[in-house]
Amino acid sequence: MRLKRALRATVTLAGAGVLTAAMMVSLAPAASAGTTLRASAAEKGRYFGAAVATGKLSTSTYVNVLNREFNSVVAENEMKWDATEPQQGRFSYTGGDRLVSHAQANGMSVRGHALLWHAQQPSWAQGMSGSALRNAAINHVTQVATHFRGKIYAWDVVNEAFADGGSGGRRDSNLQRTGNDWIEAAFRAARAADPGAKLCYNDYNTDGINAKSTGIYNMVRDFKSRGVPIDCVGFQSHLGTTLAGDYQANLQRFADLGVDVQITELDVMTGGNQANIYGAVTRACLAVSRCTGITVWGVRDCDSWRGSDNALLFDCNGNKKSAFDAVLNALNSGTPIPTTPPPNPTTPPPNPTTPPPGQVGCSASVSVNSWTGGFVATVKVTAGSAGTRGWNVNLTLPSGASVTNTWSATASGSSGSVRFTNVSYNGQLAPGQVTEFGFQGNGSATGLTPICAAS
Ligand code: G2I
Repeated sequence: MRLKRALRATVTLAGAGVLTAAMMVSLAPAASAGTTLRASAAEKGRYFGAAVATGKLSTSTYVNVLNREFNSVVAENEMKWDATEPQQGRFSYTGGDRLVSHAQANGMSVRGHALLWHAQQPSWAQGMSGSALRNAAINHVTQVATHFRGKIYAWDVVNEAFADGGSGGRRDSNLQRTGNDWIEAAFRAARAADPGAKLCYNDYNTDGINAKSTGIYNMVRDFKSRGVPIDCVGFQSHLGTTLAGDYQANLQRFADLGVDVQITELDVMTGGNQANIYGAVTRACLAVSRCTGITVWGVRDCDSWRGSDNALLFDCNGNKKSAFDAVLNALNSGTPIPTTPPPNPTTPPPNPTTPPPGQVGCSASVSVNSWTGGFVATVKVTAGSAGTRGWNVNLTLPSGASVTNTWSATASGSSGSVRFTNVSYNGQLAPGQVTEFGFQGNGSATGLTPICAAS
């Protein structure tokens, strides 16, 4: 805002011929604002990113454009399952680490792509099924998200799990055949491994209100209602020569569910309409306050997986195309994200007094999703009439069952009698308030009776 006012002042004063040297100095920082994608997006509270092939970071034309124009990156391939776990249990982070360092050195955030996907699986995983695959997949999520913990703005936890066509249902895949709950198990494992990253579901052909995007919408709504940790939805937006008229309305209906939305892999077929479509997509994102950023899927036309489509914003020599101008103009005229109001200072702090004896308490209930050889348990903790300052839940697992992974609680023990204790952010509950934690295990977990104790 200050910048805009300053720019307006410059124009008026310059027109009147009275711009002094001192004023020019004080306005100097405005020089890059409005001329690069990253500065213009940042002025609107958004990021503007590109998919990067780390092998090209030593190509000067490529890296010059990348560093000048973008303030977010995503690995085009280097953080995928086949790249990060080429052999089971042996992890390789060379490419991903290199991209993270480049980002950190150049003031860029990083999107993580993608923890689980039916494609680009290592060959050892392609040949697996059932609980062996489920366990391997969840372990993959846990290991990779833990490795990059604290460095990723948003993870595509699950990529492209819905079918094309009119069914609105899930795509068949080895992961889907481990049980319909594989997606929520992945989100829970990702949250436990990197609580600071936004967790996204990402897909393509979701560029308007259609059967596929509605199937995803219903899943997100269900996740939000059951407390499955999902924060964002990625719209890949690999586009042809037209843009759905309800592109913005579709983003908005997801945002209205309480998740962020992001344009994650934008590229557009070349032709007369390319610049217009790029501009329209950018305007749509800026018109949706929960649309936090745009990523294009590559830097120059010849970096694109779409080959002769010339689908990106820069030509092969790094020159700006008219599509670039359309995006920049849209960014410069878009709506800034409203700033969050400061917390209300009149709200009284939580009551620090010890609850009177006899009123402490909590109750817990558990629901279990099982598959052959494994399960995911979700435990709901409800505070009693005095609220809680902390809680723990005891569960006795049947013989042969063991806990492999816990989120939103800390487990002591992994078999037999296991005690789950609150973590820092969910111990204090108001009277009647509900929180959830979960765990994954091997074996079978029938007839669990949780016993809750509060402090
Ligand atoms: O297909 C476009 C994108 C659709 N959404 C998910 C994205 O992850 C996907 O990206 C593309 C990459 O742009 C390609 O670069 O995913 C492809 C794989 O499905 C990537 O292609 C692969 C080739 O298939 C491999 O043969 C090659 O070894 O790139 C690899 C690395 O160059």
